[in-house]
Amino acid sequence: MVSQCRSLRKVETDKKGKYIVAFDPLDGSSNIDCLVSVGSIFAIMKKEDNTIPTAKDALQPGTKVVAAGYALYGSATMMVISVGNGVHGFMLDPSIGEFILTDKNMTVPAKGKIYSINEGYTHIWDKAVKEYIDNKKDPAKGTPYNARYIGSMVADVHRTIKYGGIFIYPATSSSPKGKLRLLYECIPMAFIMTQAGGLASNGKIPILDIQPTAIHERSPIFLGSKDDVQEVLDVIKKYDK
Ligand code: P6P
Repeated sequence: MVSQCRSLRKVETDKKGKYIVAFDPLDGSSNIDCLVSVGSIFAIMKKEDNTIPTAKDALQPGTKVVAAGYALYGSATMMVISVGNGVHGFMLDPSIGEFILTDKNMTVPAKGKIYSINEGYTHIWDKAVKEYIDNKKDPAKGTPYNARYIGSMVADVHRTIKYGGIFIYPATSSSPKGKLRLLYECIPMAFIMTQAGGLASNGKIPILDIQPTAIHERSPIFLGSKDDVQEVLDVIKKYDK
């Protein structure tokens, strides 16, 4: 297992299986003291051979993910999981201590009305992100989007799947690779969002196509409704010319 807390946790040999788990046990933990929702994120990949596992086994692109999901600890506890055949949500019923299938085949709306980004970094965004967000706030035509940012990725992504719109954690001049971790934040959430009919990109290529080179590697991420993500990718392309 590869976890945010440590680089690699090896399972005892007699309990060793055929899979590698990339795991963020408590994402958004800086929000705990103020009771904001936090969550756990995981992605599961097949171990390609039966050699002794090393950190290298975890460096697989998201196209190799066989299952991914998150648990959201909010006003209720929910597990959202995909094994590559759609996305399904299971709500914890504390009265029986079981997770109940409450959200079968979760699909993200093709277009939303919410943008989600930390605007405290506006001064260090690149021109494309600045133009895109300005356009969401004050569009030439149509109504402005709502701004929603929780600062806890699991909660922001869950809202994006339920309501549509876009979640962005971009590269900035001070963090050229963004902040979020590729292996145990971006790839699992990209797998889920893609399975839910949305898009997830680093601004250039799909997150799932990125070949990780280091366990704690970071990546920019543009994730959510396919029309909203495509719109920001078109703006990025305009500036890349
Ligand atoms: P910022 C929480 O610390 C986290 O890793 C994600 O859950 C969240 O999306 C992001 O960082 C928030 O970062 O820089 O906006 O506070």
